[in-house]
Amino acid sequence: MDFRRAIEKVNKASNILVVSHFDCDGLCSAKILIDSLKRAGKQVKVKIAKEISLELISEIEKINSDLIIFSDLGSGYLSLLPENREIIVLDHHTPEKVQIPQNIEQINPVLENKELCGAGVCYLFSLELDRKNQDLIDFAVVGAIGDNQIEISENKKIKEKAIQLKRLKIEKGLKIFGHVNRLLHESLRNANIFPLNNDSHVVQFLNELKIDLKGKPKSYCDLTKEEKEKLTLEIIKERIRENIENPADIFSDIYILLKQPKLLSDALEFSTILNAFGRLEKFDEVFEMLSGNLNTLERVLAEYRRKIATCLSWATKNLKNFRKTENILFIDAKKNIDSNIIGTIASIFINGITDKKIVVGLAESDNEVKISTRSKEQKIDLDLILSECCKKLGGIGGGHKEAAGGKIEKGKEKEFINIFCEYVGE
Ligand SMILES: [Mn+2]
Repeated sequence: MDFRRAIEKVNKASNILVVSHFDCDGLCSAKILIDSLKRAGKQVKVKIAKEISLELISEIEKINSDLIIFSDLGSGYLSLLPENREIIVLDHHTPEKVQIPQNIEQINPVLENKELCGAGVCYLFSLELDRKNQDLIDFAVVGAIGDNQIEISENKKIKEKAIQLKRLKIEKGLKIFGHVNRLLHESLRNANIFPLNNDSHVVQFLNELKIDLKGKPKSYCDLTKEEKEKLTLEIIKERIRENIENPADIFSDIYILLKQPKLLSDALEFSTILNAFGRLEKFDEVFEMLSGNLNTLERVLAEYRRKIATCLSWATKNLKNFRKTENILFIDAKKNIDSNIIGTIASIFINGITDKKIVVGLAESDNEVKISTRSKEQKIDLDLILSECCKKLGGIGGGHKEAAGGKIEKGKEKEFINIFCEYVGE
């Protein structure tokens, strides 16, 4: 990736607008750009967006700036970007196949058949501005984890560099969520590795191990080395008693950020925290939080959990009314579930509430319907199916094989469901 022309553009500008995506990777990208550009003495404005749309472009055109940097979005919509502005695109989504307009400098690892998350591209760019920006590597790590690609291609080099800089440590630990910020018995109760999923059973199990839960609340990270070893051994024994296949398959890598505050030190938790801020559209708060004001963190997470709980209880209450086929569940939520949350709800359903192999969530936002799909069926490629089904209805869609999303016009939900069933049937 050659950043020379991009750096020239930055050197000529004094007032820069950063436009970035609202997910974890996009927020990390923006954080890296804001800090590195401010350090270079630039005035920086930020606009966080769910996607590139005509509406967004007209909003951007009203904002006074002499350079616009798009991060973690932009490549897919090169022909929509303003023609009369200096523009840099730092993205990793598949570029639109058009002649790149003169005013745009695009840097995208896909063009070199590499994979690197948006925040990784922004990090390399920030190093070209000034080598001192290498402390911002934490956000490149979190961005890659948020996009699920930390062990893939160029992201791996970022990870190794972060370890070398003594900003990241990777430890083997239990395959549970919430190593730092969740109470141990909650983490265990919700974990797939643990056969007991009733709260009192889990507490009793820990008591028998003499792992004291009274006094200061304890997360996995708060345990001593001996306690961790004892816990691991007893979980394996419990799995053997329950005849679970591969009883020792209970470990995963924990990515620990050594220079971040404790609340943000587990990079996986950090990435879900950023996603929560993004989905609740707390964009001012998220950058305050990233600048060290952790006061809003608990409040925003509590709000996010409440919102998920409300949506989930609506969906489970209405489960009997949803359309189902042998293998597919359709959660047609209309306005009852926020379109930012529908993907999370679909994930929760496929991971435990329904036996169906595919879950399709639909939620209204303005004049459109957002679609989120999840699958447990190896033979199904949701990326392909969603892109074709949505295209047929004049919308757009795509993503990954096991999780994909899309958008169609409001009123076309029934038609979509029929076409989707046909495609999956084939
Ligand atoms: Mn990304």
